[in-house]
Amino acid sequence: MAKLPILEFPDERLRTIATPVEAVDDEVRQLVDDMLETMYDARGIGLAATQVDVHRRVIVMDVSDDQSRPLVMINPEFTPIGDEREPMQEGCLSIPEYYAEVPRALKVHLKALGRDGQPYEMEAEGLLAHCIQHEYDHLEGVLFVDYLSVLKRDRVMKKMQKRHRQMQPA
Ligand code: GNR
Ligand code: NI
Repeated sequence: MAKLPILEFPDERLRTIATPVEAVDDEVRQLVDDMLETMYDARGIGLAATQVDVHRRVIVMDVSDDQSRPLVMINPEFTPIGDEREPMQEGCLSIPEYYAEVPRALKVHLKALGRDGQPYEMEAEGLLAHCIQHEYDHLEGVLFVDYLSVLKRDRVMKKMQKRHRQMQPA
């Protein structure tokens, strides 16, 4: 297992559209395991492969209280159930220390492949449903700040640029 570096906004590589996984082989299983280690280490509840600069359709997640229930979603597809939408405070490991309310579908139906390559389906709501939509967006090169006003997004951009200057003084 290995911990992978996480790309941070406004890195253009976060805008890459991920390609489907053709076969769940040892390489993909290794990626899944490394992503879980990276997510748990960073104390996130989800992580998309895009965030670790691997542009394949792979997501890991764990929304349990004690981080004991890893979920693996390979080639995920979801459809909203009903038109109920709900705003929720979101954060992102690629945009540290910034949180904003994002409205998303309250319930979704998910289809994906598991770590064993077997297809499964599930219904999700609340935090899990939000997280699925947030991670799916990463695979499409979309970040939650894209849903904010230009003014707010510019503010986040400045904050992140300052953070990166402080991390690597010229
Ligand atoms: O850790 C995370 N918390 C979170 C909270 C509300 C909605 C979505 C998320 S996902 C985020 C981890 C992350 O950046 N995943 O891409
Ligand atoms: Ni994120």
